Amino acid sequence: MGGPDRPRVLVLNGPNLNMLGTREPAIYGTHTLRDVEALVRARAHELGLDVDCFQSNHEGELIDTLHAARGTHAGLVVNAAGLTHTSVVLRDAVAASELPFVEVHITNVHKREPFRHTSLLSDLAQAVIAGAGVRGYAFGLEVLDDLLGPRP
Ligand code: DHK
Repeated sequence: MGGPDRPRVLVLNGPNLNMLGTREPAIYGTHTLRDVEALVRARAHELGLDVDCFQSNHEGELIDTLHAARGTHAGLVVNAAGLTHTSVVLRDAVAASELPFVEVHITNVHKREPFRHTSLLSDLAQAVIAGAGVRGYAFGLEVLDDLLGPRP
């Protein structure tokens, strides 16, 4: 939804992503969450999208935010972090939002430990982007932009 000609999208980041930049930089890189959100806002602006960014380490907060997005947002970019691989309730909340979404992982989860190869979100996602680093969030916005179609 959002303004009549600027759809509003939500970029959701899950547990531990607040630690980006200092957390295992050899794996996740040196960009901070603040950098990610700045990149997201810049790309959204270029695409003509309004954007909200939300990060939480608490599953219930992520679920509440997804419930609230239904009816207020037009699509989602979701990096559910470790919850991707484990959380039925987060999957259910994404489904309940009835919003198109792009699943993003900074790393190529398929090159990593076997438990990261499973996603409880992928079969619901419009697209899955893994291993593109933090640019994956911008690519996710581009996928949503294409999906939402031309604006007046
Ligand atoms: C981030 C995490 O925190 C991990 O738990 C996932 C994902 C991978 C990422 O690559 O962005 O397994």
